[in-house]
Formats: sequence, C-alpha cells, structure tokens
Amino acid sequence: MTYLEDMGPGTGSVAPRSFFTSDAASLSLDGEWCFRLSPHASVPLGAEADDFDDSGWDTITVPGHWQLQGHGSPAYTNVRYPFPVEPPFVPTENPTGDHRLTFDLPSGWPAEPAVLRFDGVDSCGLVWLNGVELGVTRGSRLPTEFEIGHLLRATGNVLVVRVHQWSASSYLEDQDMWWMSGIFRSVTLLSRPRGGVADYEIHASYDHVSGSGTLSVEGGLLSVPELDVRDLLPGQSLSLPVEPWSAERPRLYHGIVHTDVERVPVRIGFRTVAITDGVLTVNGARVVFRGVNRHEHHPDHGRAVPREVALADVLMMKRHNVNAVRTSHYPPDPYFLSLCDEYGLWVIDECDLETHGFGELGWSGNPSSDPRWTESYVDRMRRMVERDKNHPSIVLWSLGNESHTGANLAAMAEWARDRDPSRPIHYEGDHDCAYVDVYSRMYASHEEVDEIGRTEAHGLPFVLCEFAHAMGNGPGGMLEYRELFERYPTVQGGFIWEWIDHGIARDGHFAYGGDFGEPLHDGNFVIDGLVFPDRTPSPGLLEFAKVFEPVRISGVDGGIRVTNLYDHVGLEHLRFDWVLEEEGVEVASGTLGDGEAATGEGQWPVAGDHADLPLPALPPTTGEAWLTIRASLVSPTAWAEAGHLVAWGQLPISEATPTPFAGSASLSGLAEFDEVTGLLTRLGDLALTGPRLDLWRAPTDNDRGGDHPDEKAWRNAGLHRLQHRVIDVDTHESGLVVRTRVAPPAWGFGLFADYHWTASADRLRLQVDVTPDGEWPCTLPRLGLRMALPAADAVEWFGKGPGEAYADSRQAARIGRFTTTVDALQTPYVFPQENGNRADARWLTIGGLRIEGEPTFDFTARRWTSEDLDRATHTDELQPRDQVFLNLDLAQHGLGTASCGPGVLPQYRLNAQKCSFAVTFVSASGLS
Ligand code: IPT
Repeated sequence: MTYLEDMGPGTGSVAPRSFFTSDAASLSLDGEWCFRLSPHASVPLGAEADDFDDSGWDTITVPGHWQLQGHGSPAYTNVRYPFPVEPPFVPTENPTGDHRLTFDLPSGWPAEPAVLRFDGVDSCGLVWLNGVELGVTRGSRLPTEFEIGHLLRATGNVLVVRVHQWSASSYLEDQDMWWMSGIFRSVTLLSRPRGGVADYEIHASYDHVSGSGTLSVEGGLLSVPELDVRDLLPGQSLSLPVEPWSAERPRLYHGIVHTDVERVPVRIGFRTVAITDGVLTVNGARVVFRGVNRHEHHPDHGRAVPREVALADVLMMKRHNVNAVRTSHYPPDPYFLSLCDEYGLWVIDECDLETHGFGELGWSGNPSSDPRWTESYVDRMRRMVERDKNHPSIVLWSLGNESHTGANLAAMAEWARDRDPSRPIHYEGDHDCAYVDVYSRMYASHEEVDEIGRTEAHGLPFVLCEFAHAMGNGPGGMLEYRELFERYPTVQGGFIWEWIDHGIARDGHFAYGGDFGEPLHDGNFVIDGLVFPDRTPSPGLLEFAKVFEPVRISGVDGGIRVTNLYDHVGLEHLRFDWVLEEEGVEVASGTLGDGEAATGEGQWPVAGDHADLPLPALPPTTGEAWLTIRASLVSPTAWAEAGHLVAWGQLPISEATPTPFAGSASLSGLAEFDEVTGLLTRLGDLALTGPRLDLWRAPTDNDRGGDHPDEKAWRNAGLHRLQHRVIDVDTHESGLVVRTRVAPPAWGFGLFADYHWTASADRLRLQVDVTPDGEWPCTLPRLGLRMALPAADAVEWFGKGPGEAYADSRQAARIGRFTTTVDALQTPYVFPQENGNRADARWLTIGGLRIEGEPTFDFTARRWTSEDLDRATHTDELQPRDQVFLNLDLAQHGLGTASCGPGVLPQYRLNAQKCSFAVTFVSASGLS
C-alpha cells in the first residue's frame, strides 16, 4: 500500500499536454460502471482480472461521487483535516471504491497508440486495463493519461480503478468544501495516431498600439481561414491585423491545428497581459476584476457538475455583470474554461493545492516547505498549465490557496514563469511578494485596501482574491469596495467569496456540515455563495450586479451623466430607455440620445470616460416622481436576449408635498386599545396585536461571525427577551399616550418609548418617541415596531424594491410601486436568518391595512416570528402560523461581512439613540 503514502506525483502516466478533442477516434467511458465500496484500502486484489465476477457489485454513475450515490456520506470541514495530521499517513478507515467497466471498441478503431484520460479522480486511483497495472493517479482535480494502445482489444476490455478516499495527496487538498470521493470527472479513451498532434500551443498576442496580432503555433500546422492563414509552420510567426479578445468582447477565431493525420479544431483569442507601472493591463487597458470565486458544486452531483450547469453558471455570471472568475481552489472541468473563452470572463486559473489544516499546527510540518513534496507541487502546476495553456480567458496562473509559504510554492512559480512568460503569477499566501507578480489578499478591510492603494504597496497590481463573504444575508459593503477599485489604479478589483452555496439536496432542504453526522465539521460555513444551491440568484447577486454594473447612470447639474466603466468597449451595444413614474405609475417614456443604440455623434463615452446628456423633455408632475433610465442590450448576445438590463439609474424629478396630519378626532369608534398594556387591539374591522417597540432580528451569519460578534453582544444584553413595562396609559381628548420603558431582564439600561395615538376621520396616527436610558453596551439589531395581523397574502408598497434591501446592501433596490405576496417576500437562506426587508416604503398595504410613513419606513412581513426564524436551522422548520407578523422599522443594523472579513462599517451601525418616528394606519374599510 506504499503508493497511498507516497509524497510524489502519480505514476505511470504520460507527459501532461493540453486538453483537446480532434478528429482522431475517441470513446467516452462515462456511464454506468460496476462498483464496490470497502471500508479499508487493503481490499484483496482480483477484480482487475478479466474473469472476475462482478455480478454481485452495485453500479455507480461515472462521473460521480460515491457519497452522493448511496455509499457512505459527504463530510464537511473548512480548515481542519478530518484525520490526525501525520503526513504522509492516512487513516486505516479509508473508504475504497473499486470501479469496474467492461467495454468494446467501436468498429474501425484504429490500430494506433491510444491513451486513457482521467479528468478527475478524488483522491488517488490505482488503474488496471485488461489485467495490467497502469499506474496511480494523484491530484484530484487534474488530468492523468495512461498510454494503453498496446493493451486494447476489440471487445471485452476490462478497466478497473481502485479509488481511495484518503491518500498522502489529501494533505495537499484541504480546500474548504465537502470531502467527497470517486471518479468525478470524465474518463475518455483517445486514439493518438502516430504522426498526429501530440500537443499544441498557440501564441496569439495583441499589440494595442498597432492593432495587430502576432500568431505562432507549436505542435502542428495552423490554419485560420478567417484570417487567411494557411498552414502556418511551427516556430514561424505572423503579424496581422486582428480584433482582440477581451472578456467584454470575446472575439475568437476558429482555426485548425493539423498534421497529415490529425486535425484539431482550435479557437484563438488575441490578447496580451502585461504589468506596466504596477498596473495589470490586458491589451493596453487597465482591467478591474468584478469577479467571483467559483467552486464546482451541484446539490445532487457535488463536484461532478453537468455541462449544462457549467453553462448556466457562465450565463448567470454574464447576466449579473460578473466579468472574472477565480477557479477556487483547483482547475475546473476544462469545459468551463472553454465557456469562459467563448462568453468572455477573465480567469485566474488556480492549481489544486491547499494545506490549510497545517495552520492549526502553527504551520509546523507544512508541505509547502518540505522538499519531499517539491515534485508533487511542481507536478500539479505543470499539469494545470499544460492542460489549460491555450485558453485566452486565463490571464493569471494561481499556485493554489492557503498553503502558507515555502520553497515548493516558489518552485511552482519559477516553473510556470519559465514555461509561460505570457501570464503573471498569483498566490495569496506570499505576503512578501517574493515569487508572485500581483499582490493578493483576502478579506482586507476597506481601510486596509485604501492604504494599499494609497501606498501602492509592493509596487505591484493589487487584487482581493477573496472579499465580501456572501454567507447568508449579505454581503454588506460591496459599494465601498467598488469605490476603492475606482479610486486607485493599482487596486484592480476582486473576487467575491463565493459563487454558490454548497448545500446538498436532502430530505426537503439543503444540508450543510454536521447534517451527515460528521464528528468534526464546520456547520453552515459551506453555505456562503451568491447563488443558492439550486442556483437561484440570492439578493447578494442582484446587489453585485448593480454595484458592479459597467455603466453608471447618475444625475448631474440638471442632466444625466453616463459613465462607461468598461475597460475595453464603447456603449454601442446598449440603448438607454427612460420612464417617468409618479408614485410608481408611469406617466411618460422615451429613449435617450438620437438613435436606437448608444452610437452617434460622439455623445456617448468611450471606455473609462463619461458624457453628460440633457434631461429629456418631461411632462410636469406634482407627486413624488422619478426618472428611471435603463441601459439594455440592443441586440441579442451569446449570453442574453435583446432588452437584457445591464445598468440603470434613477433621478428624482419632483417631491411629494406632505399633508400635515390634523389629529382632532376621537379614537373611539376607530380603534380599540388594551387598557393595561396600551396595545392597539382593533382598527376598524381588523383584530390586531401591537404595534410595540421591537429591537430583535434573527441573527444573520454575518451577525454571528467575527471576533466580536454582534449577535453575542445582543444576546448578552438580552435584546432577544425585552420586557415592556407600561408606565401609564393616558387617555385624553385628542388621543392616547402610552408611556413605557423597554428593557432586557437583569440589566439597568433600557429605552423609554412613548406611543402617541391620534386620529383624524378614518386615519390613525402613531408617533413613537424613543429615549435611551442608561449606558447601552451594544448596537441594536433593529429599531422599530412589531405587530401581528390576521393571515394576509397580497402586499403592495411604494418605496424601494422589488427585492430585499439593508443599510449596506441596497443599491439593487429602486424606487417604485411593487405588488407581491407575503410568501414571496421571504428569502429562503439555507440557514434561516433575518431576510426580506423592504426599504424606504412611503406606504404599504397588507391584510386590509394601509400604512403610511413620515416619510418612509422599512418593513418585513412573515408568517412566523423573528423568534421562530431565530430557532430554525433549516428552511423546512419554518411553519406558517395563522397570523402575519409585521415589522415597521425606522432602521436596521447593516449586514457587513463579518462571517469572514470586516463587520458593519460605522455609517451603517445602528445605535440606541433618541429618535421619533411616525406611521399612520388606515383600515381597508376606510380606504378610499
Ligand atoms: C478563506 C479560504 O481561502 C476560502 O477557501 C474559504 O474558506 C473562505 O476563507 C471562507 O469561506 S481562508 C480564511 C482563513 C480567510
């Protein structure tokens, strides 16, 4: 079993080369294989023999993980190894899956050399074909090819792969994700004809000054009919006028690399990556990464992501203004990279390497600086670079993630720089920038990024390879990061952590760490994406799309400013339509500029520039009116329909004149109150409970995270169990005053809350005056009112929407009139928590009530209480009650991103403070 503890690369394979298909024969071996799981690695041999009887075995789908196909279960740890750290040894309890496939060759299979290619085997596989041992695969997310031409038979080939969950390689593969094993990427048999294209490499650079591309090829002749290039010989180079490739305009030229016996279809993108004066450029233009970290995950298939799902990811990214992907923390299925070439995404291709668990040991014994692992490190880099070198979308190579620092990482960098000088090297863990070309950090606070920008730290381009942790509700504070990306030329954007929640579909909900009974796990820390496990966009993704929109539309001196934030393209592909709405109702509309698209006499800005346009002629409005300008695609693109919204802006046109409340009428007849508590119990025909002061929200993941979690402070202060002492209930002629003191048990601090009720005809007004009492030890989750209404369904409001919005995550919400239902107001975060806040409502109708603000309020409405939400650990635990619980808030504490990174910025913190706010209730029977 020594191969399990071998610290070197795999054995028996052929030299790495680029991933391609050609007109040479090939046979996919994906499908149903026979399968047997054993608890230990030392299962007796025998299955590799031709005549072995596997009829008693189960079957398994390849590609796939056995843990998701009824054998064992997934386990989640973030940093810690789920086994004792004693490299290179691994547990004796080592689930081992024997995979067995019998296959025939298609008729006419050529009598030529052939290779068997494994695109991904987790973590270590011993391979036999027709009884002959081929070697060992290592490097789970990297390809391995074995030369097998001499072993093939026309029929009855027997391929056996013994896969071990744990091997020495596991020490190098400690990424923050589920531990899941198996042959999880494709297996292919490829004929490699003598005299064919053994490997190829295309160099296609672009000179932005002359507008010409330089093309050369290795490994075969190159023809690109579209460029009139015929049979370019290896080693020759050609300069010619071309259109460059960029993520914004991913121009690809189709070509053929060929020899006498083989033709490989290729796609060429001309681009040059450079670092000039500390700025990373592509084709001469500074680029800003508006990126995401993408793990490969599917709620049913784990890291065996179906192709159509990879495509769905790319389309969804493009539609939400994502322009870059870091392939955290391993090279993805190569198909994903071909999609990035085609649809246009800048890629940091990251090597399959992470030794994070050694951090728990103070990095003692870390493989990164242990010479026994050097070969494995360099082998991993070599296999990634060779596999992926022909993708124009890849602009940086990344050595891996969270492996501290050491000579082995330096060796990877050195090898890659030598092999491919055209792409700079990225690695976050090299804080001194000794062997990287860009300075990279994760979760640096706004303040720190500001300093890095100001001081041009290390004199290198700076990227945040991870920022804004999208765990649960959030991230807050993306806008302030964007401002830094725009302020400093060397601060070149970043990559949100992360694209998708790694929830696993199970029992009617999405499972996370601990749900499979793992003795050691990191709970829902694996649920931290911009899209839910089923790839529904979360509010965080919508916020991202707005914050990082490539065009900014803003108001300027009575006109409209259009800022082009693309790095490479103009705005010809967009049209700018406007609509004028008064109280959310359209009163006029039109198109900006003189044409359909944003072309025309220089009135539209080029990349990096802005232009000011006059306001269109608008009819007069008297109420609150907003001009909304939408930039949308003129024509369909590969990734979206014509009319797809790329960016928008809103300008205030006229304001509503507030009508003063003449509170003279008597309350009786209109409303009823409890004599003891002073609480409203009835308005018109409606039975109500409350409203009364509320400070609690079901803590978000970000509230729970960080060094000084807000949640802990709130619970210590007892904000989840406030008591309301009624000081007096004072009925007088013009209304009712209820004086209370609201405070947690056991402490001396609190808030005085006075409720002033007045009436005018059918309108009931409540003004709440809040005065802090004593020394408050913490921020407040929220400050507002909570009440209960009879079950209700339809909701309409005029304010910000349509989606949820919080103090530091509200760019995606626009002013308008919105109609929805109570159920649709909920955001089903995998781990239940505060959600669904609608901001700045001027008025709201719900359950026969109309509520008006002075001028605005935030609201949440749900069929369960904040306490129910707080208690629940999975979405299906939330059971509707027969009431609707409505919160009307003056404010909520921001979201921040403290689950990993900075907390709520000072301007978004909510403190106990003296304040007054008012709402007016009108019952439906009184609605005009
Ligand atoms: C950082 C990891 O790189 C990433 O894989 C993920 O675990 C993320 O944190 C949190 O979700 S490492 C952390 C110590 C900042």
